[in-house]
Amino acid sequence: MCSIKLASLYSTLFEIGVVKFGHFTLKSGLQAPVYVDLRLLVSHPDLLEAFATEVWNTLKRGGIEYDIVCGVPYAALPLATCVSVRFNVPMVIRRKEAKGYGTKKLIEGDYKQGQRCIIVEDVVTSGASIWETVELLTAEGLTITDAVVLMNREQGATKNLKDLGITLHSVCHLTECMKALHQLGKIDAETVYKVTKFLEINNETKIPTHKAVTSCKERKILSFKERASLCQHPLTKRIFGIMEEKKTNLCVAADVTFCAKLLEIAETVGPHICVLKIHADILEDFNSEFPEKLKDVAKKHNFVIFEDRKFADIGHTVYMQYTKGIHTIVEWADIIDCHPLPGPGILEGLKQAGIKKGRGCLLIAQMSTKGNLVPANYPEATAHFADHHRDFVIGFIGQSRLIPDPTFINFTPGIKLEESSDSLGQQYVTPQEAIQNRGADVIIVGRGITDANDPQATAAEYKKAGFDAYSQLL
Ligand code: S5P
Repeated sequence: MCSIKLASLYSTLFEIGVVKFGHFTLKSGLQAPVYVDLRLLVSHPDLLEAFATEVWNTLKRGGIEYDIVCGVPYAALPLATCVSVRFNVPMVIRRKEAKGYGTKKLIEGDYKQGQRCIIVEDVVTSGASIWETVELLTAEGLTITDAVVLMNREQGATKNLKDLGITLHSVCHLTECMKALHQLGKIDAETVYKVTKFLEINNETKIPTHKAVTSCKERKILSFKERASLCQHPLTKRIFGIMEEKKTNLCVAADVTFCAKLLEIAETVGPHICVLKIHADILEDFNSEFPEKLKDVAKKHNFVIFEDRKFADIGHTVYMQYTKGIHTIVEWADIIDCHPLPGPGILEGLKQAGIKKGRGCLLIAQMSTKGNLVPANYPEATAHFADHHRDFVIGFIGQSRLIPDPTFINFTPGIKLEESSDSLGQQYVTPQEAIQNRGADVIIVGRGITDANDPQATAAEYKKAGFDAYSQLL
């Protein structure tokens, strides 16, 4: 039986449409007879404040000690802010992705290593979003043992998080809310029955495996070997296998304009790399024999070939760009990449040609250049896209890890041994920063190696820097 105060809050939630009954399709695709939309609270500041007080009381009752609060982005940010302001607790904001410019931080606000942070969430089903936030903040050195949620849908989050070492405190439970609404005559017995049955059947929602695998500094990360064993896509398996065997996470970008020079670079850096990235369309003397020669070098030194074509057109056009013209890319490039911007059609077009040849595609989620126009929610949408095309998408190109799924490979360009930039907007970070702080698996290095006096020795140097940075995380 809930308190009179909570019963009246439930009643208000129902009246303003936060808790709805009917037929709904949840984010997971599941059909549900109940929906909770706490985003609406921002339109009712008095209610937001009342719930912030309930969050505070719940934590106080639990005897939880903490130094700072952090809301799960974005829906829980107003609630966390309200707790912070109302009760004078410092707050940090978790970014969903690192900024592509400036400080490139993933967390905004002042905090110190070892501080205790409480995670605030608006509504939980499996607890996956809380867990993602825990992983990220832990990687930044914060200590997290508890989280608090406004509305627990009672579909598995408490157990899932407990198994991962996090205690979840709930201000409200969905069944309690529903019973209160029934007692107040707001909903009928049939609705109560339907929701109760739904919750009984769906009370063990799991955190999707790709979200449950840890990937950050303070926790053990999976080795390339372990990741190879988890992969379904043969090309991803092969790349992780090469990385493990050759002890390298280096991809050289051989941006030169003649075939002979490119083949020379491939031969020189071959022993040190897992992937060779090229731009076939800048080769002035590209000819039909070149791909065969390149494939021979790739076979000799055991690396894969990545044509950085950055497809960005409609499905029909990219299919032709991939298979026709003088480059016939699909015949020789193990990996290609594309901008997900045009929507699913681009992958459908590329897949038509690529899948039967065992090829793989990287999605460009973020760019390394200053002032790029990639919107904040683009990486998230890209990750979603990848999830639906696992038969062809093998990973991402970006500046931070989008999802901690161990079966996707994260490539990061814009790498040099010293942080710097070029005169055309390219921005460089070090191998250590990319791998240890941003979750890169493979570093892409171009001019840092190709313009060096001794490209072979320099490639060996980058290889060591990259692999050491990865090894320190294990
Ligand atoms: O965001 C990006 C994506 C890519 S693929 N930024 C990039 O620089 N790249 C590519 O990485 C770019 O096309 C080039 O081939 C390489 C970086 O080369 P560097 O000489 O600046 O290291």
